[in-house]
Amino acid sequence: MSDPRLVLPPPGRDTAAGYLSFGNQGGTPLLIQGLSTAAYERVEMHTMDHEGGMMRMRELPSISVPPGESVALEPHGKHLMFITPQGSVEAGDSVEVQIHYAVGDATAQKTVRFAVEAR
Ligand SMILES: [Cu+2]
Repeated sequence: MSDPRLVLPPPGRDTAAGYLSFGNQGGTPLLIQGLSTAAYERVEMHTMDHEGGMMRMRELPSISVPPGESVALEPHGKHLMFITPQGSVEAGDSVEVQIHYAVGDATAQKTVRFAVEAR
């Protein structure tokens, strides 16, 4: 998991974007099943689809990372959405986020700190 960052929305908006890269150095496929944090009501994983010349966001139920590869979540591609802050979240803060994942039949979670950036 590298370069985790949360980008605040413009004033008056509630939903922040999140980016990071999921790496898999193991020999078994890694399945990212979801993320959670006390700082937001929920976190969704999204992808962008082209639809009739428009970019539309679609929620992903999971993200799989093949052995030896990584999947980057970045602007204009797959990304996270942090929905409804549970308190004030400001640039310069960091937010602890639990990443829930499965490797084969085993599930686990890992805590990652997202740096909060202004838009
Ligand atoms: Cu989105």
